[in-house]
Amino acid sequence: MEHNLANDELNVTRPAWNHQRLVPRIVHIGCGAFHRAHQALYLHHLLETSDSDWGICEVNLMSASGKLLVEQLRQQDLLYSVTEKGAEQNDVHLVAAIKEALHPALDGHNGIIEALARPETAIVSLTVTEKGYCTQGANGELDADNTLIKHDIAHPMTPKSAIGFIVEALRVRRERGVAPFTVLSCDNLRDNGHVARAAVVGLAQLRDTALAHWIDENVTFPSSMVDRIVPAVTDETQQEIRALLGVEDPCGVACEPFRQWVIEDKFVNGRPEWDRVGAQLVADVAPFEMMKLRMLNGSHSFLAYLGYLGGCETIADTMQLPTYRQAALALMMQEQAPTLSMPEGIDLQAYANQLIERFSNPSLRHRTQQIAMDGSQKLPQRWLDSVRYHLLHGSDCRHLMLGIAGWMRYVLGQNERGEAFDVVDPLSATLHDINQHTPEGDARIRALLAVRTIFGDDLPANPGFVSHLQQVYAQLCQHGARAAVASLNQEPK
Ligand code: NAI
Ligand code: CS2
Repeated sequence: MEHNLANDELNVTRPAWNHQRLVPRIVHIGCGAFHRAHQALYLHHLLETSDSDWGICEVNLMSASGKLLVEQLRQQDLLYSVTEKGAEQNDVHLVAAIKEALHPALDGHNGIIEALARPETAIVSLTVTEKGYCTQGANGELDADNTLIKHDIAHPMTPKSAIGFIVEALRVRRERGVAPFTVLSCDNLRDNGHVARAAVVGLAQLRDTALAHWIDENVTFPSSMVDRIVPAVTDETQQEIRALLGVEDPCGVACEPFRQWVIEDKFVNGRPEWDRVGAQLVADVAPFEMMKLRMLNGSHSFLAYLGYLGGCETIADTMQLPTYRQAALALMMQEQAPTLSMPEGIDLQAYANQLIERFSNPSLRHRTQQIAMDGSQKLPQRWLDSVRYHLLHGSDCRHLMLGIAGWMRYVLGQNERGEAFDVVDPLSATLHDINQHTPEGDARIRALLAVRTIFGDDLPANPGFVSHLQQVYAQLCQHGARAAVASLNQEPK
């Protein structure tokens, strides 16, 4: 018999229930590290403490690694581990919330569409990264020029994008008279429910207006704020997991102990009692989403670009530098907190202090380069809405300005020692082109600002904003990231 997590003696307790009990009422698209350590673990805790029968059908659509993960999950009876790494101790959970796992290369398009279309599927949840929604612009409209979307328009019954699969499955459900499902986005996007709706209805509209109308009327797209720091798994993490479990777990993930999930309570076909295991079900998620995107993700991206340029491999490394720590806190409290309007009882100073502590967790090796990925998709909601707020109010936002300059310097694909690295971003070809064909300095800044899907029309047209950015960028290039971050704390407010 093969040695694996399903068969071997383990150092941790096995769940008391088996998969027979589970009904795959949730189909989750994007079984990445985050989903395994967050939504699947919430459900696991619910199964632990109640007689709930909600289970997950995992779907990966992309990449060879997504297919491999599905194969590995199947090999170990759909069990895997989550290791919560505190500064001082580790807690390991063996998760048994998955009922099945699918990939188009293994199960065919039809296998996935049928899973989405079967009557027991009540929720389709998503962690497909910001780019997986195939939208653009401030209102998150469907990008009809996106390669995947072009394909799905031409071949709607054998789609490639997550959005295409959802539209086709809803078409089948409507045709069969099966009730619709809820689409629950769990990605770091501003108003993620609205973005998911715009993408799904937008694609359906290009196909069949009656279908688009039916979806718009019958499907709900609750927004959710999701939070837990889950770094990509490295060989080192794998070895740690092996030592803790006593056996290898290629599907295992490690993360911080903190977790939060705030969900808009708007489900058309039922939902698990997530509130019994710590999720907050609320009427309006927007303030929580905004708080998290601007304070956590906004400072994360700042630390990622300026930290990487300054030679820090991980976020915890940046927290070792007092000037970076101070800048992250100042960015949160002076430049992001004033843009938020929070329900009573939320203490933003306490939230910021807790974030600094979470970022400092020495056991988490969250690489600055991982967070720096896909900046073109992240900047608008993390920084640029706040910059607009400060431009309108005439208030100081020099940390955000240095962040933007840091991103512009980063996308050159060359570190401060002149060594080249890959810029991973859906717009990497455009960014590369700009860097190749415009001279370094003000012209390049203008060319980068002209990428409309990131900066819109207003920011490049604001002379005060452009000249401030040119000045900050020049200083960053001349003195380097560490000096630029240190100088933030010296300038008068
Ligand atoms: P990951 O790289 O482990 O997984 C990404 C998943 O998205 C994979 O299943 C992949 O197949 C899928 N995917 C990627 N591009 C896609 C596309 N165009 N269409 C369909 N599926 C696609 O990344 P991870 O850590 O799971 O993060 C995924 C997302 O979860 C993030 O982008 C973010 O929005 C959200 N998130 C992540 C957190 C973290 O700390 N890792 C915390 C909070 C939210
Ligand atoms: C990070 C987030 O990769 C990134 O861009 O900022 O994934 C961050 O770790 C999570 O949002 C924390 O919940």
